[in-house]
Amino acid sequence: MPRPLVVVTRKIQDEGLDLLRESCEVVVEPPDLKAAVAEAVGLLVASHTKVDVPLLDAAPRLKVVANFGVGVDHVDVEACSARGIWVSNTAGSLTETVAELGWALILAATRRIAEGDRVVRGGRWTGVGPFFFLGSELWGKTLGIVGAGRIGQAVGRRAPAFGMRAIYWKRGEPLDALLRESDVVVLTVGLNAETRHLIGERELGRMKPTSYLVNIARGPVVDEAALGRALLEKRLAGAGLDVFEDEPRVHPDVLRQENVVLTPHIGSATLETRRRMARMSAENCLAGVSGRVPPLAVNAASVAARTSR
Ligand code: 8YV
Repeated sequence: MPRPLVVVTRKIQDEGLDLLRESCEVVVEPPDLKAAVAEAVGLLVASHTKVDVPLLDAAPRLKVVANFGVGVDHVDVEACSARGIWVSNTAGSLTETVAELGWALILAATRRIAEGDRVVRGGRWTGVGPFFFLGSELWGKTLGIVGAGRIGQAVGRRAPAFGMRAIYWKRGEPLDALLRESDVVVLTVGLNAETRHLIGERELGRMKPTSYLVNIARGPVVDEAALGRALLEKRLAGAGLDVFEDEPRVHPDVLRQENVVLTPHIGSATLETRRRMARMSAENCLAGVSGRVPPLAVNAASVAARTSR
């Protein structure tokens, strides 16, 4: 029997590739993904490549789409379920690492770390003074966490260490109270139809002009043009952003603000986490390839319902 074919969209850590290679033929970073999936039984998505109907149509033997990461908003999960294809993620692999980046952005935005670095390196630093480079203290303030899932809770667990009170927003609850009360708002929700532009003009208007917005979720959760305007008009004190609406492009109004700290979607980018993500995505992929429900399938119930029809 020929070994089953697994296509991996971007090279991943050896912890994952070696595991796949034990029992499968593995094609990594094929130049033409559509052509490469023609015989594939497993697809490991290690990029934000769209897994849509045209790609699924080109992959008639596919049993599993194993995502290297937690958010599966780039995968048409419904179309996969309709075809009996499992979709899995790596939930739990990156919680603490993403929470750490959240805090890095909170601290960088409120203490103007990136801006200060630019001043020092640019030779524009002339000395200290009572009014020089004032930031905002976190101690005694309120941290509003939008999304009370794994990552949201991991961000919140660190709040007492900074003397902050954490409050949470969950799906279905009104958001205004949290926005009005918080000194820092951190977004940790997954992207779906309900959370797209969850933070727009109206919501930004509910936030205190002294408050900060941090996004470690998905770019489209925020209306980036509205955020750019709010920052330009000083209706917010600053922002820390790891994700953007149209990556790798950043809205020009956001880019030109000194009080915004920008990172290039590196929430899960630590050595330890990426190794876990590689291993977990490979394990999910191998389960699906061999006809077993992947341990972290996000559509197990829908696939089961379809096959039992
Ligand atoms: C990316 C992420 O998947 O887990 C997520 O939702 O956004 C990241 O971990 C990763 O960067 C893809 O290479």
